Amino acid sequence: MFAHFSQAIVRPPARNFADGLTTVDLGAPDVDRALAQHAAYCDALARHGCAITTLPADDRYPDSTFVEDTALILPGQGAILTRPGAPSRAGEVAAIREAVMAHFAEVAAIVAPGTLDAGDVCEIGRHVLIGVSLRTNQAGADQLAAWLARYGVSSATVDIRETPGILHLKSGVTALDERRLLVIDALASHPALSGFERLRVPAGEAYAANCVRVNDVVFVAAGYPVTHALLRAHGYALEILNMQEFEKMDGGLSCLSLRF
Ligand code: CIR
Repeated sequence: MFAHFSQAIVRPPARNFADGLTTVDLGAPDVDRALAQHAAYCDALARHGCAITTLPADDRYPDSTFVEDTALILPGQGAILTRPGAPSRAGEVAAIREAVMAHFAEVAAIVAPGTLDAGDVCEIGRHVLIGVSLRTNQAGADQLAAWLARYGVSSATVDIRETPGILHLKSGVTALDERRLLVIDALASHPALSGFERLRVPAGEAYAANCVRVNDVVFVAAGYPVTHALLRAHGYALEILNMQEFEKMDGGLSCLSLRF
């Protein structure tokens, strides 16, 4: 089954969540509301079959709730720790390393001069799109591609450095199943995506492009009714989640968990 997950690692936002990095101008997040939205997200993961490991909030790293960026896991196969492109996030990896090592005996790592945020990594079955971004450099992408190849997983890079409005590749692309992507207009014609069916996120709903397929449902942000209708028309059951406080910090649904 595509996106078959039984485990998820999460970390609630710390009290100083508003001190994290952001490029959007949507105002400061409210931490209590963010905690409530995070709790609802965890509840949805649990209802859809994931056993949750919750790491303690860590105010040394205000962006540490975005655990997805710090590791990539091939369920049942292997795990690799990333080397986040933002220096303020580098220290987040240590706690994730411990959590991941509870499940995988051997854990690889991206090393200097490579940088990689796993928000730039979009898995579509046995193929992976790797975004080269302001966070992920070519060296990081090359190291990941070599690691994936050891598991027989192919990959292609997508340079998003000139694509406005997205921090990470997955801010603009979601794999809905093995052949189908949900994608923003700006990426829909990229050659690396041409072998896949592409559903375009409607105008004005670009934030909704960051969904997560979890077992039998698609997690999608609340407030994007045209995207919801599009997904339902293609047969997907939806779990609609409030993400407003995370959106203020450039975060999407996928960033809040490491799934495997
Ligand atoms: C950052 O700028 O690193 C965080 N404020 C947001 C990270 C979001 N992660 C993701 O899209 N995978």
